[in-house]
Amino acid sequence: MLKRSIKLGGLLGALITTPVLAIMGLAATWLGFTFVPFAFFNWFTRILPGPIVTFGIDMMIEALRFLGIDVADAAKTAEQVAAIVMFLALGILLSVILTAVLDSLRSKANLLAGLIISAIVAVPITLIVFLHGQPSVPVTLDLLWSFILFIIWGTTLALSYRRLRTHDEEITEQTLENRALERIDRRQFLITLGVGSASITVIGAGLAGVLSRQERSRAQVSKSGADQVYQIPSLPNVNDPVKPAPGTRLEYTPLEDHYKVFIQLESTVIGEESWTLPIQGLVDNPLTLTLDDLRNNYPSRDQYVTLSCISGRIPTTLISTTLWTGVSLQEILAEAKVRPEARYLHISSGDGFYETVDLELIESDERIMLCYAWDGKPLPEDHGFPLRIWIPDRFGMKQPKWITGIEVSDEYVPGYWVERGWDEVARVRARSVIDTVAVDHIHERDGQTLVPIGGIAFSGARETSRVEVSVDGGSWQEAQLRTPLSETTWVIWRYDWPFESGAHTFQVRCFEGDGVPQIVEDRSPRPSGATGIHSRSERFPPRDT
Ligand SMILES: Nc1nc2c(c(=O)[nH]1)N[C@H]1C(S)=C(S)[C@@H](COP(=O)(O)O)O[C@H]1N2
Ligand SMILES: [Mo]
Repeated sequence: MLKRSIKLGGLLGALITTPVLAIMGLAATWLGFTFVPFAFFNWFTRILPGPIVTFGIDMMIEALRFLGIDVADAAKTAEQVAAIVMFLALGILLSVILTAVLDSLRSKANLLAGLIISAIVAVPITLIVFLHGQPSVPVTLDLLWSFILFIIWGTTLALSYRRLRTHDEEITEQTLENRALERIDRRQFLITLGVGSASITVIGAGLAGVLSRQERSRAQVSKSGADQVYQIPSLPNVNDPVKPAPGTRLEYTPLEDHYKVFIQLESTVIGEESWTLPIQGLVDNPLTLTLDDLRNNYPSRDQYVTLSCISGRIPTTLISTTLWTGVSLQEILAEAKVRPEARYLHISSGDGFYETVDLELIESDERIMLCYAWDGKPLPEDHGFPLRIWIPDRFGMKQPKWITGIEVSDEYVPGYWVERGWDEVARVRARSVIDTVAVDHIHERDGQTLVPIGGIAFSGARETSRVEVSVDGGSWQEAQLRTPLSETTWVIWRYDWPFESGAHTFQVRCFEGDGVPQIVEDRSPRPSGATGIHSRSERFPPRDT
């Protein structure tokens, strides 16, 4: 008996939660309501203890790597799918509980019981939407919508269950024919419910899919169009004689290809009109700056920057280079008149992210900047519009995007990822990567047959002084270095290898400016960033030709 009602509760949960998901998806893409599963996931990952979150991310990355999927591209999608699956599972679980409660009530007040129970579900959901939603409709409307939707979810569930479930005492009174008739009736009701559920799901999800595609192309048009454009210098090393080996990644990353990492399931959206930057705490002159203040009232700085994520493995895709434009933080803090007892900046972000920056570090490096433009254009939404910080020589995790406030303080508070077990300083670790062994560009020089091998090396702000290549464990040969875009970007290296056919293993290592070699020991990204030699095996000609 119990097993049967669990089955029925679960089935109804799936049939009713799925169309609700589709309707929410449609309302989110079309009208800008919060998509509750995402808000729920954001809330859930925030309250989970750090080690569990990092473990979950590790498992997901392992699974993607196992499937041969590019982690940088797929991680967000995988998380979003996980959020939806989790929500569906929760819907089914709640439905089983709800039907069990209905069973135990045995009252005839179906509608009332349904209403009360669904309100118990709808209240916490609405609260989570309030805390973690990102609606573009008024918040009250967003909350009302989620609340009503889950009341409908619960009452539909309760009424359907009552319609399908016959109680033992009723059955004993019935004749065999009646019972048979009732079974047919129940089956028909289930079929109707199934068809209805499938239709709403397909139509809702389909429309949401079409609309989100339209939305994306519209966003692209508006971004490249009317927005403010800054002067971009042409790349400073265009005339460098060292040309990248064919197949090396682009030295200057196209904006749309820059890697992305953020804690929420979706990018954070901040409107320029409503945004100001308060700088307060231990200052004599608290400031509230607008984006125009930052653009117009302070000298602007341009810097070619390679940004990399601490969680990338070797060779990582979570590294990119573009031109950053902004204002030296020293200028702004001078105007705010930081008090002598101050030690740290607490930076907070629109997505709930936060980091602490040591004032001594800022005093020692005028390049540290509040940055409002990338590649000569206002920061893209995904990359922190309207404002992010740049700190040379640090991994991305120390550098908040979507900055909404700066508090000057004498107290140390660990940042978001530091609190979750990552390195407190997160200084970039020198690393080098082979991008290509360009056997299709084989050429003759001085009687030698050469194949260009190439890639990148990055040593944070310590500059890469030397890159070496070893083939099949042989002696390390010096590669040529192209002049980097700046002292804070990666460097493109190239080694023309005297070709030999057969199977070979290529390895690369680099040295920092002062001659310190990169760490060759294999270490995983946590807690301080991956280390180790990148090695790559090729066979010429390939086995299958
Ligand atoms: N507000 C905010 N800032 C953030 C993050 C974030 O999730 N939220 N992620 C950090 C991490 S871990 C990295 S690697 C970089 C990535 O910046 P990008 O997405 O512009 O490449 O942003 C950093 N700043
Ligand atoms: Mo990161």
